[in-house]
Amino acid sequence: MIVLYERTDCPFCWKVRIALAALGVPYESVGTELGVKHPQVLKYSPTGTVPVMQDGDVAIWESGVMLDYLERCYGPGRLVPSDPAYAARAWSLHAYCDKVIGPALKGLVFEKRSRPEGEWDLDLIGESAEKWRDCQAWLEASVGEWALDDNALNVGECALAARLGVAEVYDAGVTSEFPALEAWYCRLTEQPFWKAAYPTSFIGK
Ligand SMILES: N[C@@H](CCC(=O)N[C@@H](CS)C(=O)NCC(=O)O)C(=O)O
Repeated sequence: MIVLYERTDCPFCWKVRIALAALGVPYESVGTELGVKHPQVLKYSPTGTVPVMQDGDVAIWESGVMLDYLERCYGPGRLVPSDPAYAARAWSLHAYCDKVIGPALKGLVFEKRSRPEGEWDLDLIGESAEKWRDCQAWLEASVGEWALDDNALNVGECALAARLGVAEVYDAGVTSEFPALEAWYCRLTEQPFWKAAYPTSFIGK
């Protein structure tokens, strides 16, 4: 069985759990703590980051590679559309989530996560919220290019779902200012895989 070394609130880990749940692949989750490196993570990840996924002899330390592997082994054509142009759009959305949305949300999430409310740096949070708003405008304008099919979830959507989920927990969820994006997120959160992959550390927040 697949073993996933992860922190449940990490968006890279959440993305992989969403893919696993959407494909219906069973796995064992091994939780790691913030700042504490699990021996298997140190063994397999040259960056020391989570997630790390082990499937028999195969160990993978980069979340995008995990999605590619899962697609090839457990769901050909399900996470990556067969049409090359659509596949490129799905992977581009995946890159946008990791390279643009992640850094945009970082200030807001890290500040709120690491300090009591009275000590928050509101300027930092405001700057981060502004960048996040720009991302949502970009997503709103491009939703028709990457939301390919109501019944299928592509690699980019797995990554985006986790990012929107994190934003929501830190009171920066998508609003009706971006109706197409909001509708996409609402549809997504009604799917069984959403509940199955939801971070245990966020339940009740
Ligand atoms: N590019 C990596 C990024 C993974 C990453 O940055 N993970 C963070 C958690 S969100 C991490 O492990 N940070 C170090 C730590 O928590 O000790 C991937 O996609 O897997």
